[in-house]
Amino acid sequence: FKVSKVSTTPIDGQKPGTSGLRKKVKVFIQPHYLQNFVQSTFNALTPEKVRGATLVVSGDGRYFSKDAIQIIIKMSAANGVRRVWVGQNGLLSTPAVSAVIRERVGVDGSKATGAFILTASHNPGGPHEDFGIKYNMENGGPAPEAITDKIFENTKTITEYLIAEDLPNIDISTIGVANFSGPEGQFDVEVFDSASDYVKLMKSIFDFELIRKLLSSSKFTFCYDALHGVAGAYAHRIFVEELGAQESSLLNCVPKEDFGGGHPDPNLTYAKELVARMGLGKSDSAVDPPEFGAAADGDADRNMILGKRSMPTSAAIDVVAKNLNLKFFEVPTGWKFFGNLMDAGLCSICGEESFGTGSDHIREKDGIWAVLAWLSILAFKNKENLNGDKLVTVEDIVRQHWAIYGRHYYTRYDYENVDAGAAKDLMAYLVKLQSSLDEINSSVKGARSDVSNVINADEFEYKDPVDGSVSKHQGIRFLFEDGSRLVFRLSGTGSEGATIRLYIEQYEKDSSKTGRDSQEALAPLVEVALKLSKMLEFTGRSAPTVIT
Ligand code: VG1
Ligand code: CO
Repeated sequence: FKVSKVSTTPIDGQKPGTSGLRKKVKVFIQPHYLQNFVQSTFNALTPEKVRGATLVVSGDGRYFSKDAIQIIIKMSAANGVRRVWVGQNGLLSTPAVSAVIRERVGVDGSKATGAFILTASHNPGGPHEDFGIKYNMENGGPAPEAITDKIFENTKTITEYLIAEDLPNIDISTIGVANFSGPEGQFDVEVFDSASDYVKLMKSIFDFELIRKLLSSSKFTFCYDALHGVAGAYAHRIFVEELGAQESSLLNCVPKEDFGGGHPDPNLTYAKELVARMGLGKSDSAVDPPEFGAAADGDADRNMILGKRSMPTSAAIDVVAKNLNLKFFEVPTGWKFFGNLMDAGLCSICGEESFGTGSDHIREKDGIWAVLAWLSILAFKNKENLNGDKLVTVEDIVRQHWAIYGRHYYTRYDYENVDAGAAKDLMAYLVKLQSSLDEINSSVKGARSDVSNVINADEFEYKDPVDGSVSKHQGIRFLFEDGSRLVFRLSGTGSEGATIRLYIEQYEKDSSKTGRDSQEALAPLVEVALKLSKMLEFTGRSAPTVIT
C-alpha cells in the first residue's frame, strides 16, 4: 500500500471527556472528523511509540463502528503501526479490550501496546444518536489526562493526517490474518474471537464449578439483560455454555447497532424489561420473579445487580475499608484514575457512582465480572444449602451488611440537557457557597431542621498519590456530621447541552432504621440539596430527568 498525506484543518470541540470523545453520529461522519482525532492521538503518543505498535481496534458495535474500524486500520497502516487486532465483527466489550491488551498473545507471539475503543458506552446508538472513541494504554487502562490533554491540543493545530487509501477493506466477520506490505515494511490485521481471552481470564479468577452448581440448581433462577449491547457477545458463552444457566435467562443478548432503539444504560429507568421480569416496577407483580437479575450497558463495563433489592456504590465502601483496616482512596469520576493506584499495587477493587465495579484483573470496570463476583458469593454462601428449604439471597446479604455497617441510602438525580450557561451558573454559585459553612448551614436549617450539620464543604481536587498529578474542579461536596453527603458535578460524557449530576447519600447507623424505603428516607436531604443549590431557580427544572 501507499501512504497519502491528507491536508486538514482543526475542528472545534474534540476534547475527550470523562471517557473519551463522544458526539452525535452526524458530527462524527463529517469529513476528517474521526481522522483528525485519530491522527491527534497518534501524534500525542509520539511517532516512535506508534511505529511498530500492535493496536486493538473494536467496540460495542454501535452504528458507524464498522466504517470507523476500516478508517482506523488504514490510518494505522500509514502511521507505521505493525499490526491491528480486531475482535470478530468489530465487537469487544470495554473490559475485554483491557483484558486483551494485558493478556492476549497474537498468532505471531505479539502483545498489544494500546487500543482504540469505539463506544459511547451507555448513550443510545444509531444514525441519530451517539458515537464515541477513546484510547487505552499499554496497561489496559484509559489514557491519563496528560495524554488526553495533549490529544486535545493536537486537534487544535492539526494540518494533515496519514492514511493508506488503497488498502482494501478488511473482512472483519471472519477470523484470520491478512498481511500487507507498505513503505515501512509488513502490516497485518488479525481478526480474532471476541470472547475467548476474556472468558479465559474470568475462569482464572472465579470458581466456575461452584457457580455452575448454583446456576444449574432448580432452586436458583437468574436473568441477564444485555440491552442489545456488546455484553450479548459474552453472555451466552459464559452464563449458558460455561455455567449452565437456561437459554431463557438471557434478555436482549443479540448486539445491535442501535441497541434495538433502546437506551443501553442499566438503571431502573432504562432496563425496563428486566425490572418488569423481576417484578420491581411500580405496577409490576411478576409471577415467579428470578432470584437474581443483572444488566449491562452498551460496552458492558457497567452492571446493575438486582436481588429483591439493589445497592449502588457509595461511601459504604469507606466504612467497610475503615473497619477492616484497609487502604482506600476517593478519586474523581472516570476509571482512568484507578489505573495508577492499581499499577502501584495500592488498590485491588474499586467502584464508582454509576453502576461500575471492577478489580485489578484489568484496568476498566467490568460488568460481567461484577455479576460473577455476586454469583460466587451466593454460590459460596449456599454451598451446603442447595438442597435445603431456602437459599441465601442478595437481599439477605445486603441486610446483613446493613446490620454490621449501617446503610447508605443513596440516590442520583440527573438533570439532562440543561442549558449550558445555566448549569455553569449553578456550579459557579456552589463553588462560591462552599467556602462559607455558616451560609451553608443556615440554608440547610432553613430547608429542614431535622437534617444534620454540614461540617465540611469543598470543590473536590485530587492529587494522584503515585505521579503527583492534580485534577481540579471535580465537583462540589457537602459532608454532613452524621456521615451523609451531597455531591454536585457536571457530566463529562454527554454529547449535547449540559447534564448536572446530584448525588445524595443519607447514612443510617441505627439498624432498626435500615429497612426503610429509600426515596422516603432520602426525602429530607433531597429537599436540602434542591434548596441549597437553587436548582429550580437556575435551571427551571422542578424534577430531574432520571433518578437512579
Ligand atoms: C459517567 C459516570 C462515571 C463513568 C463515566 C464513564 O460520567 O458518572 O461514573 O466513569 O460515565 O462510564 P459523567 O462524567 O457523565 O458523570 V461509561 O460506562 O460511559 O464508560
Ligand atoms: Co460503559
